[in-house]
Amino acid sequence: MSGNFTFAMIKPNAFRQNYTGSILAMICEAGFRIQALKTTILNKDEARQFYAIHRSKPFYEDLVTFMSSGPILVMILEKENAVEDFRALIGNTDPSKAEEGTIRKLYARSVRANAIHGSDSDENARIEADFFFSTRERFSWK
Ligand code: IDP
Ligand code: MG
Repeated sequence: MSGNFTFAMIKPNAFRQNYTGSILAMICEAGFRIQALKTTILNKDEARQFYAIHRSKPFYEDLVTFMSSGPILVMILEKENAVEDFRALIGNTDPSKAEEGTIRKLYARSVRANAIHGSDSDENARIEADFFFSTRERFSWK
């Protein structure tokens, strides 16, 4: 059982293809409440910092280039068991392995351009939310 908040990000491929509205509808229909939301853009250094945990992976620089290639939409979502339930809603990292009806199955273009990010732990949700949002941009999760 995870906590009540998670952090999510609609990635540049999905934003560019105008899937934002459909993805937000899926998120809300799954019972998540949007607590903070904005569009922004990562520069390369910010993308490197956000994905620092993957810095030794062969896909790191391509991921950084992709993640800084255009606008993204970032949000804090509230729901009981938020982290786990959101990871289930987005599906496997690789869209060819993602379950039917998941956001990545529907909207990912490739393993890299996989439409959406969801935090993998309560601790990382907090770190990632802090990366993008000031306290005054939030409602209940200060
Ligand atoms: P996750 O987003 O499902 O937690 P991670 O393994 O943490 O997956 O990887 C972070 C992001 O890096 C993925 O969402 C995807 O955009 C990218 N990525 C992961 N594995 C690969 C790969 O093998 N090739 C290209 N990009 C990858
Ligand atoms: Mg991850």
